[in-house]
Amino acid sequence: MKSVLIANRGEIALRIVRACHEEGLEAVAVYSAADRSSPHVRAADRAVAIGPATPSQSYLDIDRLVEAAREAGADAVHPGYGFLAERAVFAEAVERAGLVWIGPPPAAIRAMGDKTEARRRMALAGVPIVPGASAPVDELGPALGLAREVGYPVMVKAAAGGGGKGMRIVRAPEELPGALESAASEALRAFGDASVYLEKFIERPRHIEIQILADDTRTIHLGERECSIQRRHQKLVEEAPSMAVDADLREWMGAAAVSAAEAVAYRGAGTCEFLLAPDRSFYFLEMNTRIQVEHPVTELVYGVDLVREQLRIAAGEPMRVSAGWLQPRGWAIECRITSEDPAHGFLPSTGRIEYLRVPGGPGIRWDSGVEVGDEVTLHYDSMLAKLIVWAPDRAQAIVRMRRALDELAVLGVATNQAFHRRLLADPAFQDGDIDIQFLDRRADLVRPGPPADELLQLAVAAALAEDEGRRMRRPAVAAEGQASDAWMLRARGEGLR
Ligand code: MV4
Repeated sequence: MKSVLIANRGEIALRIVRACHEEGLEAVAVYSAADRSSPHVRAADRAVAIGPATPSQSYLDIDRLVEAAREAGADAVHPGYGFLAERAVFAEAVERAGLVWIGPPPAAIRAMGDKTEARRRMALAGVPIVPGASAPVDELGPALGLAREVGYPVMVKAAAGGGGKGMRIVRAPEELPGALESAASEALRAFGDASVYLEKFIERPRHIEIQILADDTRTIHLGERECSIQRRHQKLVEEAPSMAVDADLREWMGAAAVSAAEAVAYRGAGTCEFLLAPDRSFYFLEMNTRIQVEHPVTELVYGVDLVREQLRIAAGEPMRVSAGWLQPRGWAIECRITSEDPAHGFLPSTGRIEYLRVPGGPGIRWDSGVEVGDEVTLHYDSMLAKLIVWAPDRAQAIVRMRRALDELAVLGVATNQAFHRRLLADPAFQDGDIDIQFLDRRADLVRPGPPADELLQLAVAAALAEDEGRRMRRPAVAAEGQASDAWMLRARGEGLR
């Protein structure tokens, strides 16, 4: 393996270019018409134009991507996340073309992609799953029986599901018929498959995921990430480790995730998602068969470069992670900086990045795919960058993230920066008192701050007040050499400091 085509864009494409260079590999970028001069293209050793801005005609065009790899003489393909990363047919097309697929075997992608099949296989492998059905329910009678068995509240879920579509909470038997019907019709619309199944509804869980790494001889876990801070299934802040997970629970959940991966003959980097209930019981939800957006927090507390390990494992080399006991060190937090306008219900905001001040200093990592002058469009995801910090403990990581958020300045597009500052300043967040519904309950954190014109008036008022205060402290100019009075020298020192 000498040359890697990166079938992606933005921050993750740039992240992979950097890993390739550190592994001594050539990086081949691909770009749509909207990304001609993007940072990931400029950082790569070669770049291939693959089509118009529309994803279906560029970053999602399997034939075009395989052809681009041939054109550039690449011998491997890294899919990043999103786009084609979890499409078994893409992995197969890459391998059919004689290229190395930098990801898990297509069969593992397929097995984990079907939710009810994944449930059956996990149950067989001894991985805890939420009590409920392991096959679709299509009649009311059996559904009522099953719901009674697992106990209300129950959840109706789409078998083909994901992203929360086709999900309904049912708190009493009389709600079940309507929920089955509406979930099925939503599932049919979203996935072209109306089958639904039933699970016990877990109240107030945290969303905890376990990072997995597997080479040809070993499958290991790299602890958990806490991903409960989300809104409408979009994660906004992640951390590692989790306040809710101690060393024992980490080994239990880690062992379950390793079993899950082994059950599908997994290779490379992957993530098992769990719900963690307040009573510390945990349940496998699904496995993400790709590198994830939030992988940096794991890298910082385990001292492992996950993307470099992906490259090594795909090349048939052993992973470079010690075989001994692995432990997280310190604390890492990631804030996703998105071009979403809090003043307009967090709708994506577009425009040119007119000014960008990137935070720096000890313990700060900035993973971004945009630079000053870049145009933010509606063609792609609204995530502009990931601001990641490391510190020796959680309290210091929060202080450091608040300092970094204070340094950050983005002009030209609206961002969610102010939301992050409110969240990191919040006592409940600081206490780690969170679950997946935290932001639903905290409209005060999500609500937009003061409008721009009001903000300008506040800034002017603050500047005037500051100036007034400084004038008061400044000693009167000593007109005729009386400044030798000790109090006046003292006052001058204070005032001029
Ligand atoms: C659940 C659940 C509670 N109980 N299943 C949402 C997306 C899908 N992948 C699984 N999801 C959930 N399944 C049971 N039995 C709550 C959720 C859920 C959720 C899970 C993870 C992260 C965010 C979430 C937000 C709302 C609901």
